[in-house]
Amino acid sequence: MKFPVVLLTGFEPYGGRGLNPSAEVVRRLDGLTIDGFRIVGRTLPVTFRGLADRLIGLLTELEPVAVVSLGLWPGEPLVRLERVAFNLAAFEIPDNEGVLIEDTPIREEAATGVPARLPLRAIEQALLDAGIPARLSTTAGTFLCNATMYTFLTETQRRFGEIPCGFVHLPYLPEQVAEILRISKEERRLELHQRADLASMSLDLLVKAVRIILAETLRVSAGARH
Ligand code: PCA
Repeated sequence: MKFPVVLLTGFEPYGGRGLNPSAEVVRRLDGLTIDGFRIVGRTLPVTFRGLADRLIGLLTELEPVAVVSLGLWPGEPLVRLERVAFNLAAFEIPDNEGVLIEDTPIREEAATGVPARLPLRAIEQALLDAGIPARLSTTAGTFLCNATMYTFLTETQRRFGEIPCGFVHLPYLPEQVAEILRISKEERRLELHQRADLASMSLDLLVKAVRIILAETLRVSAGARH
């Protein structure tokens, strides 16, 4: 039996880190069937060059009925549900090919902002009811995550109409913060007690959160169709 596909994307590690929680979550959920939908997980490179072609290629290959993308937001303590993608690339660090984009629109002559098409309030409530800290956010940043969100939102709309599509930022995994602490203690370069990027969430909890996000997205959009 052929199930409708939900595309779930994560990112490779970047910025000198050895792990990206989004890729770990995607690996755990790839191939599962949730409420009659097949989850297809893909991990994206953190490279701006070829981004649009890569994402359009995935849409053409998989023809998903919904797209949920994940990325790391270092220091974020909660599951962070992005409300809007912004038409701007302004990198603070180079991507994984060494490319640094400064203050450039992702797409010329296009909308400044595009709202997420996920049932964010229902997702927030379902996460809180499950005991998972979550909040809505009004910026996905100006790096690869925001560019991916912007491109998926505009390209899915163009190809398939108003299908559910959006982006969720995840905190560090605990082992990543332990590594930051270990290195900080060794280097003695920055004051540990003043750092604000030391929050984390376990992989099991992140997987549970993303399962809830997917189920809620599919439940609400199935309801909207009937
Ligand atoms: N986080 C970065 C890019 C890849 C990722 O996981 C971002 O927030 O843009």
